[in-house]
Amino acid sequence: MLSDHQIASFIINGYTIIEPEHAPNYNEDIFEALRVMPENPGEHIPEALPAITDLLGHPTVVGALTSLLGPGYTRDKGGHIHMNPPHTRAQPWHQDERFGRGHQDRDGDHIRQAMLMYYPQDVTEDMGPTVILPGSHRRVASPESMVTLVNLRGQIFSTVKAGAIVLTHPDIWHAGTGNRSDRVRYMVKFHFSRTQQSAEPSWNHDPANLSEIRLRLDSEHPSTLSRNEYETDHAARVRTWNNIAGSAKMPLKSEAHLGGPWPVSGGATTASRRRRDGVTG
Ligand SMILES: O=C(O)CCC(=O)C(=O)O
Repeated sequence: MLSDHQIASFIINGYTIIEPEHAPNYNEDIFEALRVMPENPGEHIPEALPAITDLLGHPTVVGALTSLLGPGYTRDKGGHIHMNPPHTRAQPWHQDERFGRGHQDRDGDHIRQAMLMYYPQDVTEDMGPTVILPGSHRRVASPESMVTLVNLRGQIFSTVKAGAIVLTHPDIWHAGTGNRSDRVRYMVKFHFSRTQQSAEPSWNHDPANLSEIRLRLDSEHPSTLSRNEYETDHAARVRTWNNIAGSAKMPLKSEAHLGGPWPVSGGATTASRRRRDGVTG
């Protein structure tokens, strides 16, 4: 199960990374099976790669997905094996299926779906990792408006160890980057959906963490895109928490936010100053 802080990070950043422990050689065997696969099986991944079902049923994966999507989540039809062969150019930034299937079910203040990206090999910076922009999942952008964007402040790369999984909000801005190496890089992607509203937190929740979580929701800005007025991004984060936390809701308005000393630097809020100063509660 994820912790309160991992859930808060997911709400703020739109992603979390987990590292399930597998049987020896599991990732190597998957990599080899992908390497000899005659063609991309499209959405028929479990049929073409039966060992992937061990990953989908792994307690760490099930625990993380249950934490984000509640019990009874389902795997959506589809999925894709993203092969990034040597010497490719980068993809444009995009949001998956933003204007296609599933778009109408999405909103910026809930976690109804999650995207899983599994890397069966170590991914180094030159091997075409996926780039993602933390905090971008609440910004709708058309593919046309993103096509000229290149490096964005706050972007992070999936330079991970074999077996790592990047779990993201379905609307996170991301792209495959150019593979400058001589090695092929694989990533296997699946989408999952919530099937029910949670009556209580479906993660490892401790009510004693609530005030610290609230400070984080009010004050963290992982990228320029996530730096917005209190009433938009911050309120959407709190509403997201409330929509997935059931009985562990928090008040929408923060008492601490609007009053107090003037900011000492651009945009600093009372909450962020208190956090900087190590004040909790
Ligand atoms: O290959 C990658 O790293 C990302 C590709 C991807 O997620 C996509 O095309 O939607």
